[in-house]
Amino acid sequence: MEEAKWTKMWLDYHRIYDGDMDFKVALDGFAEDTAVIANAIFEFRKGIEELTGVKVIDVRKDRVIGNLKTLSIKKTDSVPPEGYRVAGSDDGITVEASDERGVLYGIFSIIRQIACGKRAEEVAEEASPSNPLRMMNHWDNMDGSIERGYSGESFFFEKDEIIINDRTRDYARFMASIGINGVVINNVNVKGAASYLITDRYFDRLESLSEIFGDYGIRLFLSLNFASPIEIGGMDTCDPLDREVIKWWEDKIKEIYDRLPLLGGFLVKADSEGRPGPFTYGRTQADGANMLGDVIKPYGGIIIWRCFVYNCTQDWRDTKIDRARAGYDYFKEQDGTYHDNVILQIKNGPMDFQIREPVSPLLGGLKRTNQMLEVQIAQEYTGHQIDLCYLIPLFKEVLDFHTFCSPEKDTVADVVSGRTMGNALGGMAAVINTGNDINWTGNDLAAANLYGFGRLSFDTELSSEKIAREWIAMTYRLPDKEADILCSMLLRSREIYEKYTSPLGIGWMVTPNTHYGPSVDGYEYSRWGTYHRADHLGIGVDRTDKGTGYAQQYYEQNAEMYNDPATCPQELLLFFHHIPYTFELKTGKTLIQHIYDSHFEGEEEARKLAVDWDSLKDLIPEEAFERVKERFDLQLDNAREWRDQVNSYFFRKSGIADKKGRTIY
Ligand code: GCV
Repeated sequence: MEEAKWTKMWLDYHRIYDGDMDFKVALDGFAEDTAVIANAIFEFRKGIEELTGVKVIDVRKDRVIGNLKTLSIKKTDSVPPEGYRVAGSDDGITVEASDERGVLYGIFSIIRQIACGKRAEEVAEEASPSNPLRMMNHWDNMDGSIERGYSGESFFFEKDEIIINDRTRDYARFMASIGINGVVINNVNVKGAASYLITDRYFDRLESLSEIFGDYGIRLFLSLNFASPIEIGGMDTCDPLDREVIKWWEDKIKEIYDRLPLLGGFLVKADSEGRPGPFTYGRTQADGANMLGDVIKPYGGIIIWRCFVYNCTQDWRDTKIDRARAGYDYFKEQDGTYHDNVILQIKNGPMDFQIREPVSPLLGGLKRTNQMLEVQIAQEYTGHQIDLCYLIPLFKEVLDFHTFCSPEKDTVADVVSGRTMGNALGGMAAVINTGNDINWTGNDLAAANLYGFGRLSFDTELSSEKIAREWIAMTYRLPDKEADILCSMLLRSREIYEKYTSPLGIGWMVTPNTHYGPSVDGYEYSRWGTYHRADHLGIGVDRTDKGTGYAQQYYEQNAEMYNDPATCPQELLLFFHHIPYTFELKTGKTLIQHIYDSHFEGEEEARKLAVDWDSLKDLIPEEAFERVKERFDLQLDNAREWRDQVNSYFFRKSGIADKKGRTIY
């Protein structure tokens, strides 16, 4: 047998119990020969056979021996779009749904429940997605590299060509199994060959890809170069209000949809980090987004427009400019003018995926605009999939945050799902952490973030622990005690990472460019707007009404809370305030002592994670065990380096000794 070139992550089923009766399939209201239903039945067959040993018999072809149970798939209007109702009994299992995606998700629910220990007859769940759009954003480049990729090369692109192979299908299966319904395959920084994805050069392959995805309920999206009229159209402008430019886009989008009718639409990074955009022509972000929205509308397409717009050529001497303000400053004013097939995609925090940031004030700050939450499961600033960092608790905090944008239904989860404003478009997107490594995510344990993001975007009420337990049960099938150990490791990991890296919400302090490992002043005198402003007396950025005024971008309750160091949540203190090292925190410790203590603790706790992992040695498949163990060795080096550099830096700045007299350099 050929050796597996890649793992099946949580879809690698093993026998859970021995089922007693084979199954047949009965369809009521759904046609058997559509690809999505065929795939759903395929997944049921594979899942139930591998998990319980029973077969799914094709009664038209196979010889039937003895009684059969029935997988009965029924169409009903009583289940919301993409939702499902599954119920097991002694006669079999029923899946009810109003559409094909619902059937597919219902089947994966059955498999999940059985893999997590239920018997087929006990299966029961009713669910429908919290968010209309649940998307993965790949930052894959066409040469095969991945921007901020920590798990090998792209499995979509190589040498400027699109790859389609068995891995593509497995990828689609993974995504469908966690409820993902849209995938952007290429980097938002669209350059070189990627600008030509919207030309005849790539249509054939994109069509095949869109079909493979479509058969698993996933719509293909592309990142778009706003300057396409110039770069591939030979024009000298891409001014979104120019008649010729609009005409160019009309022709282009028609050409695209003639060839790619299944395309969901485009993701656009404009006027950001050197990418072209409407600002060049004195136009607003809304001018750019709406022009494309109008052009794509006849085809049912959508434009997802990123709000990651800020001045990346800032003078560090200037304390008045504040990068954190930029998103709100650029986008809030045009609230209500964005067209209904345009969605603004907003990073969870106002800076850039740090281990701790406040929630972006744009989320819910916009009241009449479709909004989508963007998070990053690629661990750019959170340990490069070397360090263990289970991010679902961070995403939960964001989703649960009360924006106060409305008297009720005011959390971020409410806003992006469309519940607050009643809009049909919105949802969640993650910058994905996959590559062509054997285990897809570099660190096998980072697959918990991939799995977790999908599950959470489908059901924002799920707890971090529930998701972790599901993922563990599906991936490793550990005895209870060991499952508890792994679950606890995941749940502790974010806080541990936070403790040994940058303190109390200040962020950054990372090695420039790579963003792994410490460099306390690495970004302090740079153009990127990412400063900690430490001197010999204190540290932090004054973002209050006396500082940059960023805190005032929130609705009153939050603005007041953040504005005052006494009410500002401690974990964000240095994000909002410049604080003396001698300031006494609510814990009774001084700020400087907190920095020392948390860094010593963080390093120690990271060591404990590695010990915990060792305790699972005989229960985790050997290769996976060794891969992760190597990562922990690297994590410990990293934690130690962070601890010592940060502590030494602040000891040297402040001249204040550690009360516990530990070694600081
Ligand atoms: C795709 C950060 C990253 C960039 C990324 C950018 C973005 O700045 O470091 O690599 O570019 O975010 O989100 O567009």
